[in-house]
Amino acid sequence: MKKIVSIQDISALGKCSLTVALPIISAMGIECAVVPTAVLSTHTQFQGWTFHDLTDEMEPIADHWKSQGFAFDAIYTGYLGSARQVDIVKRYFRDFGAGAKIIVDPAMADNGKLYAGFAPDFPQKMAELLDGADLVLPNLTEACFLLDKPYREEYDRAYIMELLTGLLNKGAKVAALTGVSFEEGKLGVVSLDGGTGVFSEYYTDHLPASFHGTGDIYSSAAVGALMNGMSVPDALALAADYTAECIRLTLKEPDHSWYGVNFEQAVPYLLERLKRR
Ligand code: PXL
Repeated sequence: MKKIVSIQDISALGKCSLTVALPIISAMGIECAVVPTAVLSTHTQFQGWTFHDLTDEMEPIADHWKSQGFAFDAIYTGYLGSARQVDIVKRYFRDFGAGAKIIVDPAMADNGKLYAGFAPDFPQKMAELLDGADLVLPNLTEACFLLDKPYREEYDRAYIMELLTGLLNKGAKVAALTGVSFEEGKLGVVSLDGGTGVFSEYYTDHLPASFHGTGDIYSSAAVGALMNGMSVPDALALAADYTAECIRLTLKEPDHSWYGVNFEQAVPYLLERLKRR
């Protein structure tokens, strides 16, 4: 069985980061070890959340794992709470990265804004994780912060290629951008492979709602698909289809929550989609 480690926070309520990565990746038949970077009462889109930092546990966990000779098929990072955590994640890449795919979701911003709690210089620290990453999966806002470019709502294909190339220049082998739309009613993901030059794009219907945590659901499904042997473009397409299905199911519930999507009842779809690939 393939085994990965995911390094991100636990938002105790809120359907994001580890509380979606663990069930989704496990459902896809991949063992998922976790390094929780912090425990929050909720994700930071709520008001008044608590934050218990777990940085001091990250190195002892790595020390113990190293002493046991553990190896992983992938290291998947998401939301990180501080610059120091970024440095410790680099240590995980050094200690456990040989033979592992490194997948970096720089979860830190959306809709043109950094999430609450991050200092303005944090994105440049997060950008250090791109060096040596096999795949980086930012949304458009995060890509702009990583590249220190102003966020734009209007763009064309040339601009998107500029962002993808910028991400590759920071050291990622493949760059994927989520939340890209060139046509009303369609939303999707584009990617550029720095090794082969292959550009891919995949669009789903743009559903009339936006929910928190969908970026984490998307990245988790993409990691699960890659670990099931799919190519990057195919894994990104599967993840886009699954995320759209989660939103569709959520919108069907009259009393759906605002903070997260129904990824749970879309798991059968995910597994069907994985079989059909
Ligand atoms: O979904 C990204 C995410 C992860 N973790 C925490 C967050 C967010 C988004 O707001 O606040 C703690």
